[in-house]
Amino acid sequence: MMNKKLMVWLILLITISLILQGCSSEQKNLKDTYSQTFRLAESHPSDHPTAKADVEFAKRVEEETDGRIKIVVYFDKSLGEEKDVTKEVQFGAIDFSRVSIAPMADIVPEMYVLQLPFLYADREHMWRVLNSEIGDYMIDAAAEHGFIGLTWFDAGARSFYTIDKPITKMEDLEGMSIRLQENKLMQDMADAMNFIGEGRPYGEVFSLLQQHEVDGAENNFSSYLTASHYQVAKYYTMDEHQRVPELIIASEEARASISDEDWAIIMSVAKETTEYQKQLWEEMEIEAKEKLVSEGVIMLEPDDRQSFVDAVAPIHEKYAEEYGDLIQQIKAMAYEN
Ligand code: BDP
Repeated sequence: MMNKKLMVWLILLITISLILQGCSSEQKNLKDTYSQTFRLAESHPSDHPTAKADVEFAKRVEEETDGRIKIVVYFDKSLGEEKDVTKEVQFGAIDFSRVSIAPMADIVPEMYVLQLPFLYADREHMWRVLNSEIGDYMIDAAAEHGFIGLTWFDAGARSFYTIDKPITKMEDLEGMSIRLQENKLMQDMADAMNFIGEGRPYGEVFSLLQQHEVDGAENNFSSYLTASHYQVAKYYTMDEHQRVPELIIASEEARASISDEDWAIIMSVAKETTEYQKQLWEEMEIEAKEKLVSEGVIMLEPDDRQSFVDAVAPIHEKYAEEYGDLIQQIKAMAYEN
């Protein structure tokens, strides 16, 4: 027969182990229901293709992490203008953002190279570059400045649009004031093309145009449409002077607070979202162009596109002083081998 003392010890041991078991399953339940919520800043309204892609990204992340990671998209610059948001991501005040790399470039100067005017032969060329080690190099460069780059988005081609005077020749631009994205390279472009570059936040463009404080601006079809710029600047010249890729970025703080397992899920969803965004972009650019024409926009072609290309040659030379190899490599990727 078991002695009494031993019996008491045994009961005690069983009770303790039951309590511990209870605790750990409680902990497990807690972990299952525990969720983290993050903010993603977007400067476009919710009907813009890129904003739609953000929503898809957030939805899929929540699904794939079984609700552990929730990303709430803040549309239409409600967390601020892109340049400010970019800095806030850098300092950890905003967790995620979808940004054009234009406002990043004054912080991550390597990024200037990816947005040189007339750099890419076409959309496929740009994507070959972004998907190559050059794209990874840019993501690494951004990381040096506190940005965690998740994936690239398409932003089509930027072209000029004006209020009164249509642009069909290089000389038409002379002396005009055109709103540009805010960075040093854009000013170089204005100088090389002989117009006055007004680097101003995106959110100001509509009223700048409406009050005729600038003669025009430049952007892709979807932004020109969804930001209503077409209502005041009806002449759209399809010169396609620039392709400025976009990125989903995260702050270091956000990254550090997410488990490796969930981060891997986020990264793989981000990559898949790029494919979704590209597809959506293609479809919505066509729809946007049709809508713009039906709204009375006058679509123009430059008479001599090559003269626009020639005008920016000095910019390529200037940036080649520092990034010559990179520019060469990009140009060599113009056509698939
Ligand atoms: C749009 C970009 C957006 C920029 C905007 C601009 O998608 O991120 O803020 O251009 O011109 O095409 O500032």
